[in-house]
Amino acid sequence: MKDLWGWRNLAVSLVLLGLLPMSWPGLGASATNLRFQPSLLQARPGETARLEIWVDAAVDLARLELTASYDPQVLEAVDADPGREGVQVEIGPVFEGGYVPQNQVGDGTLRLVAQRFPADGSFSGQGIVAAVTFRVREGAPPGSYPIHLDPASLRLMGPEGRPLEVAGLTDGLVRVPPLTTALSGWITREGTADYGRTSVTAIFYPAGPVQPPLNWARACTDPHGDFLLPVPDGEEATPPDLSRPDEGPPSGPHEWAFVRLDFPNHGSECYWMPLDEEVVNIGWHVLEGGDINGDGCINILDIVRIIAEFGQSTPAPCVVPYAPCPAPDPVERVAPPSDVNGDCRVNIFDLTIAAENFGLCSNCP
Ligand SMILES: [Ca+2]
Ligand SMILES: [Ca+2]
Repeated sequence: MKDLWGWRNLAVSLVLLGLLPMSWPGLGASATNLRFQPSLLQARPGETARLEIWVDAAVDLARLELTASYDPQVLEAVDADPGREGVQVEIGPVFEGGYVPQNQVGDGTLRLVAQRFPADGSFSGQGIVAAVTFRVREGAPPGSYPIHLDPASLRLMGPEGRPLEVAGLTDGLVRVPPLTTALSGWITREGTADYGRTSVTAIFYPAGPVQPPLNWARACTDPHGDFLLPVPDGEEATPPDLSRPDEGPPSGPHEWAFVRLDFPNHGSECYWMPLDEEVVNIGWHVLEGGDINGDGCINILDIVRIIAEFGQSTPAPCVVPYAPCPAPDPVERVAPPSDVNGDCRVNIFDLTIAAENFGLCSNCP
């Protein structure tokens, strides 16, 4: 019992913190809940968003009346029943084969009254009441647009018109995202003050279930470590030597970029970034030095290479050769292969950087 009470206290705390919905099926008396599913959808102008209305933990439900409101300047309902005057929502399995005295969407209001066919009896449990598809109007400004279930309008009734209690309502939300035009960020490296020429490569994925990427782009950091990578238009296959993650993007309503950071003799880093802002800032990242042989880990093989070249040097200025981000002012002299920090010498600093990062491995595919 102590554990149960501990769990309940935790649940109450989470509800107070707003982390759990106000009702959850299966805990104590059933609490009937009406909600939009998914509660958040992302759609750009011209795209559609389909939201289902679910009832949870219904007990003896025979009739439902509801009104929901939305912004008609942004959202336009798509007609699910062309044979009937006006614009209708789809009727879900809960009321399939029943009576639907009211079913109209328009001018920012969704009104639905549905009753089960008496011979089918009442409905208990969890099911889909209806589904509505909205199209985002062309020119709709970026923002979040709720589909609000009006509590005062809501009536759930049992077979004899007995009112049923509704414990919770969850609105739907259609998000019109800003079009991401670029990625930005700040990438530094250890043991140097010249943060230029780190390559930032982004592979762009559409929202939704696993699909191939749309296109890709690459930028190089400037000497301060800053970069701005414009999102390309159109579609372009990723080059075969650019390895992609096995898994698709994380779930969620956003489009995604898979970003990888590379520089010779450094561990590569990879990140999934949601494209949810006009300019998505990937933040500050420090590349760890010491992967001399480029196998993705910093270990004894790299230390051995540094020791083998220890003491080698070339007069400064020199460049670390890196084809994806060539030096803006090419110089003839090339840094020794095991020069981690790019100061044209292989010495104790390079060894120290590699030793401090000993055991680290890249998270890139
Ligand atoms: Ca290595
Ligand atoms: Ca060095």
